[in-house]
Amino acid sequence: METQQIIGVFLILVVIGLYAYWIYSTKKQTGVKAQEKGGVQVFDITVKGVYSPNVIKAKIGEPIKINFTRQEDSECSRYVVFSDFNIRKELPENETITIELKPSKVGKYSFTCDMGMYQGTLIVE
Ligand SMILES: [Cu+2]
Repeated sequence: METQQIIGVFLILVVIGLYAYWIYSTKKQTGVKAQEKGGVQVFDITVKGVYSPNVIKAKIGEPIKINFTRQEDSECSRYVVFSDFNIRKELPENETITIELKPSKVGKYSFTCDMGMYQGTLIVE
């Protein structure tokens, strides 16, 4: 009986630990900052297995340019979709395609491939 209690307490601690880690890792989405180029916030994202970087952070009120360069031939990443802005663009292999945005509200906007396998977040503050 006592061993079972110890195991029980141990399992509860493991669950609490995992939960704390989960909160920590979701909160730590700090995001890569833009390069400022003449009043435009510019980001460069490489598409190769993932979006790299996959979390970018911009300021509200200033236009945003995101340069995507797809360095792979995987069909999965052929299109990038910003559903909040009704944008879906083809990313031909080894070409740089620029997406221009000017969000009017702060928030988190996701961008994905067609099937949602590739995940990225644009944080606007
Ligand atoms: Cu995909």
